[in-house]
Amino acid sequence: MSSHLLSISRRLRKTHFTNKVIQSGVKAFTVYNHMLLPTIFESVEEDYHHLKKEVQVWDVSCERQVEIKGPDAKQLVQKIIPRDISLLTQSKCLYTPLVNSKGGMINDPVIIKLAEDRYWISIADSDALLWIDGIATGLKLNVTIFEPDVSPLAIQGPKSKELLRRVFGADIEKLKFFEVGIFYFNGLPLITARSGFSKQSGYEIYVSGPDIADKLWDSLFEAGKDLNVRAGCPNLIERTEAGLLSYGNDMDLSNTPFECGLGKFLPKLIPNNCIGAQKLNCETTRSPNKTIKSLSIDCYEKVYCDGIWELFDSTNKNSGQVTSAAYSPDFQKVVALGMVSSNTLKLGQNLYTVIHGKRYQVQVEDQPFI
Ligand code: THG
Repeated sequence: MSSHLLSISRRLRKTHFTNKVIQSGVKAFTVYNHMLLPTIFESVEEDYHHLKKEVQVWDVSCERQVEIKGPDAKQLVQKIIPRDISLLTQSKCLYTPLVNSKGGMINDPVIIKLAEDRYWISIADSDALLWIDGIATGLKLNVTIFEPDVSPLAIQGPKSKELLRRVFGADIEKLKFFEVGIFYFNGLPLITARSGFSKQSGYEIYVSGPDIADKLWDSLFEAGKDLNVRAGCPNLIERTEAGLLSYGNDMDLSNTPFECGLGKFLPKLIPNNCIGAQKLNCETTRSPNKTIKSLSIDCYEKVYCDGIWELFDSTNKNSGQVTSAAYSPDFQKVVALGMVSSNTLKLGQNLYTVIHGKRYQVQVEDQPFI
């Protein structure tokens, strides 16, 4: 992972936790939704081992919220998601594609329903607000759409439940995966969900405004001293093992949810009100000619995919691309995600890829590495 310095300006936003993140020894940032997102503290490998064993506090403020509020809010949300909006209750989060009329992936957010007429769309890295606002304008819907000053703070790792029990009290133990609740910190209500961009179990606290950011951060570190709590961030190795998709890396506007393997989250019949319904209900869209798969690469070097790694079959025919890859210390090989041609998958062909001029065997896995 080559790194250079980033110039900070008003255009590249800091977060309410950036000072704490710097004090905690962050070594690298990336840019996500025009905002700083830490990527390395000790090293990607060290951070990985720690995440899988202990508990980390992540500044994921860059998972910006698009708030949709008003009498037509529900109608607008159903326009842009292919999942059934009736699945969205006030006590649950919903992971869903946002799609355009061609069935293309605009984003893959987590949605929270705050009230019958008020939603937070917790977006991945694309300017979804502009597009949502355009839809609302075009359809003359009675809604306001804006980015509230809300900063998700993720608590991830096997000891996350114990840490939050100490800070929020025993009620947190009742929260199940993808449930949302309100928990109190210094008498202030905080919307908290059992969710996050890792498979190590964890929570996300939606922190409003700047006022309690420092205090909450410090309380978590104070309470978690003996749990070996550290500042962390979404980890490339862990999320690639887990098969968690990264918008812009693994997929973009040119892909449909079916190509991304997200068909499993969609209903047999996409709701008619979704603007992508016609395209997404087509048999050809539902059986795509390429799909994202977990891959094993017989490579034992610390490589990261920051360019184009083509996949080839045994006849040297192009069979797709690797989209994310990292050497996994636990699996002792490079684990990856890649877009693989359905023909190749059907034939069960041997694949190879070329990394820095060298050829490596690739195996397609049936499921993520867990
Ligand atoms: N949390 C919140 N907002 C986010 C992310 C997050 N916005 C940006 C980005 N991450 C969106 N992408 C994802 C991708 C996967 C998941 C969540 C957000 C995820 N998927 C689980 C899975 O695929 O196994 C669970 C899905 C389910 O069972 O419904 O958690 O991390 N707030």
